[in-house]
Amino acid sequence: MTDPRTGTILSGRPGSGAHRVVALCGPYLSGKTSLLESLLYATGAIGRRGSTRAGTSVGDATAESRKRGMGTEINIASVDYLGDQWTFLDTPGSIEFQHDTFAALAVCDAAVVVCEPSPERVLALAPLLKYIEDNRIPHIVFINKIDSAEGRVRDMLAALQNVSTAKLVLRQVPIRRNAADGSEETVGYVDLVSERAYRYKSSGASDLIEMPAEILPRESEARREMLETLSEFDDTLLEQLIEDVAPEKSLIYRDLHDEFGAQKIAPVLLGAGDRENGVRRLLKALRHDTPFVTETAKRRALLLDKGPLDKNTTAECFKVLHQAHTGKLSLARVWSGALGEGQSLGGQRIGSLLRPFGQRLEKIAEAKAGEIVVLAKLDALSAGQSLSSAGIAPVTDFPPAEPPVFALSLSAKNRNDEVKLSGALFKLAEEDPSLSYEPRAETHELLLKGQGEMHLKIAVEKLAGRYNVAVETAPPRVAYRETIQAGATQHARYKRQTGGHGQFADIKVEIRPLQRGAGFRFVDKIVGGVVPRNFIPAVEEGLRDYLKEGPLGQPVVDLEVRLVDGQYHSVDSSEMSFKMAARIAMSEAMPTCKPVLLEPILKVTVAAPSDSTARIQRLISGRRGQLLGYDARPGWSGWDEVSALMPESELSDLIVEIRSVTQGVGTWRASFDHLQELAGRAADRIVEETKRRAA
Ligand SMILES: Nc1nc2c(ncn2[C@@H]2O[C@H](COP(=O)(O)OP(=O)(O)OP(=O)(O)O)[C@@H](O)[C@H]2O)c(=O)[nH]1
Ligand SMILES: [Mg+2]
Repeated sequence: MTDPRTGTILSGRPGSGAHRVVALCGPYLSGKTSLLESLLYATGAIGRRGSTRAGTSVGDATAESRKRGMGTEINIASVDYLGDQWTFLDTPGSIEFQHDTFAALAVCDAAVVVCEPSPERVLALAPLLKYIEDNRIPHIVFINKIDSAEGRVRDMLAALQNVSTAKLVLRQVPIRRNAADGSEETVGYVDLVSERAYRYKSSGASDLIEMPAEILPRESEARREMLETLSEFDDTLLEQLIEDVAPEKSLIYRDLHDEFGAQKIAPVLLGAGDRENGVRRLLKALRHDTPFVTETAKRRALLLDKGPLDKNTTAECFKVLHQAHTGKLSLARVWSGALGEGQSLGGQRIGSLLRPFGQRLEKIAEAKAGEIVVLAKLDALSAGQSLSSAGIAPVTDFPPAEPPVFALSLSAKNRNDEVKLSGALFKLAEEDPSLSYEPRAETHELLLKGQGEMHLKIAVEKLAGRYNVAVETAPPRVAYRETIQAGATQHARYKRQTGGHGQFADIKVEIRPLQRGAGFRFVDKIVGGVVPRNFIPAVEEGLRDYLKEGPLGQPVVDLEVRLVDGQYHSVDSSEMSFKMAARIAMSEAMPTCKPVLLEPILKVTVAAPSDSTARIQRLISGRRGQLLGYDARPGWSGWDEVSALMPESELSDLIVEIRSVTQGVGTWRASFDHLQELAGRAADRIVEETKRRAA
């Protein structure tokens, strides 16, 4: 359907030339980029199929992806398929690059969740499926690598249903055969709606074959299950099933379409993306069932204020790239109207418009509703913002940046690079908001924070490779403190006689410990002006100055110093001399006050699937943690949150271990709780290390 006023394609019919967007997502190495390559090949967009292993695919063409053999960023490619335009957003599977995945999901009409055919690995899908379902994104599950499947598809389906709220509807059953080595292999499939059987080929479209007799019992069982699930949402179909009437195929297709769009069901397809098996079936399902741009805009309530038929242009930026030769690139989806080169919109001038295809950018004159386009040098527009005649505004349902779970202390190897470093970090964080940086005054460090070791490693490589800033990294320092366990009374005098007039100050202080969390308290007990009013702030300043680094090399907290007595000289006394006297008093008294190290203890919450809760608890105990308890994770069925008090020094690589016992899906957060005394060998080691660093 076309809007007669604007020519915008509104919705409704495959083959109308509309532009739809599909996100390919799924766990690490499940085969998304290989599938993209096959989708491009099957639709004729590329003439030769590359491979992710050899680094010749359209998707994994960035330097980072080629080097690591993994996706680290969104890859984009558009194709023309049977009269429609399709843009595929291939996303990284690694949880460390999840922000890009969520950003791609935000702007897609439908998602294809690509997974491995093994039930044991289904857990890795949980956070992704939760995000998809929370955002009501219509999605197809594509069980990939069916060539290497060992278990049965129905077991896989049951495992998937455990992490899925939408009802899963299996649309194909595999045709399996004994291979020469005695194992079973999948050689084709039966489509459960059309009841046709196909044999896979090593490349190209599958061959239609006669239905193998031995598959019939399984086929009719699976078909019945499919129809029963659909009938939960359609009374007509339910009646037909009860009365044993064979439903029309058109009714089944309609139900599949409607319940998919309404996110009541998620169809499940089978295939092998690296050899085009099941790829055309997937394309057809997408063609029939993927909602159109106006429906997606409606689902996200994006154009509510203007009404869906508005000819005004609205676009949403979902990702920013910075490239040396092109400057800032804003990747955007046009939700309504059209963007034209040179046009002015909401106070912004649209410069060049580019259409991405892997690493290639092709110049275009106009981008219509539904399209994904790259806007060059539109510096004001960043991810999570929309651009319309009203100007630039935040998009409220855009995925927020994931809170950091891993950090490193970062410094430029060359001091002269510091300005360059902060400029480069700004750009990296704009490209990927789940990466952040922040000076930490307590430990005099610059912290680079993100989603894991690989995430930060790649950021550091980009700093060196793209921005020419060599940096050093180290685990973040712990913000130790120290305090005292005993008091003291100290007299100190500062006196110098150098030619003209000299320096003189004399003070007496009483030092005593305070309770934890009290900080530093200065009390002025001077009577009779033995230390003149105007010099008292200088005494306090001298004390505070000393307390920045106590006898153990750490900032001193939780103590009180009272200024109780003193003397001055009308000519020689000065602020400077009282400041010095205060320092002398402290450096003499403090080592006698039984100084003790304080280590920060954080309240930590680990979120993980319930079957790993016991392992998480062991892990916490093994890192000097004190378990506080556990509870159901709000909004996550089958997940727990374990809370504990843990020393900051045990947390720097906690995420690595949490992931290793949770198939990569567990996470944690923490907040400062209190400082706790630390004595013995551990404390000695820290004091020694601090001294070594200061030397
Ligand atoms: N046997 C088999 N291997 C496959 C299939 N699809 C992909 N692979 C292999 O699985 C590995 C990962 O494939 P990719 O396409 O790079 O996976 P990805 O999901 O894009 O990976 P990330 O982007 O890093 O999450 C590669 O070695 C592929 O050759 C398949 O259908 N069958
Ligand atoms: Mg990939």
